[in-house]
Amino acid sequence: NLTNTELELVNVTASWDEGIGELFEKIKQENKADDPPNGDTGLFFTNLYVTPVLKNIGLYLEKGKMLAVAGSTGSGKSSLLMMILGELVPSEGKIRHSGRISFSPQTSWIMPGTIRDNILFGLAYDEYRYTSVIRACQLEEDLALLPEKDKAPLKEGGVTLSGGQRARIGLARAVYKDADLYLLDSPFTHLDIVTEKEIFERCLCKLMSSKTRVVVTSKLDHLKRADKVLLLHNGMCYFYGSFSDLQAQRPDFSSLLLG
Ligand code: DCP
Repeated sequence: NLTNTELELVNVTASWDEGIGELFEKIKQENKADDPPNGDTGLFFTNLYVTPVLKNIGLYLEKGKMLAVAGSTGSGKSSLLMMILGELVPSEGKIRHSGRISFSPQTSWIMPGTIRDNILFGLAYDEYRYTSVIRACQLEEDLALLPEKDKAPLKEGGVTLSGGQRARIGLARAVYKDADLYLLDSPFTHLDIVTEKEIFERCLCKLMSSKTRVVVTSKLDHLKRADKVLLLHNGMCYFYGSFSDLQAQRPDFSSLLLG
């Protein structure tokens, strides 16, 4: 029942090279009939078995809540978002969500066009919505410094932007879009601590307060403010629950976030 739940994962396991794994499995099965009795071929293919990038992950997120996904580099945070998006198909388990997703990738793609074009990304301009997003993403000052403001043209790849500007444009684009579920992959990369704090407060906590949000972040302050925390380690769930339960059940958890 998804009436109050926006996102649910039940015992989900997935591998990036699942396609290859299945192919080898198929070849192995096909070869078996003709295999010599010593079974060398079977052994050879068995060694190529893939390791899952996510193992037995379960979670649910109620409408309007924020889930922080934390973990060291390579622990599977981005893969989890890709799986919710449908880009990575689970080999086991179930994923349920009610549909309209807005996703901001770790590195956002900039298309040739103005800054405004890059934020609207094909959607209609709504002044109130647009201005709120620009303010919440701390882009107002950047735009004020440009003679053409948000009509400043950008080149493909965003070479004329700083890393932080690019990150904030990517975030603004994802937030401007109306969706049931927002997936934000490391939205604070390249931002200084003060800007990060401001955007976390103004955008993720205030502007998006009624939105269902999954945010990849390992910052302690963010985990504290999130409704739920998922801490991944080597693709496995090291912890899932509230921040206070995290402190109580996994007092050593911060060692996992340093990597
Ligand atoms: N991986 C892969 N193919 C992809 C994406 C990832 O094989 N298209 C692998 C690389 C890693 C593992 O999956 O071994 C997990 O990668 P993630 O990007 O999901 O990990 P994180 O997001 O946690 O890492 P980071 O914090 O560095 O972004």
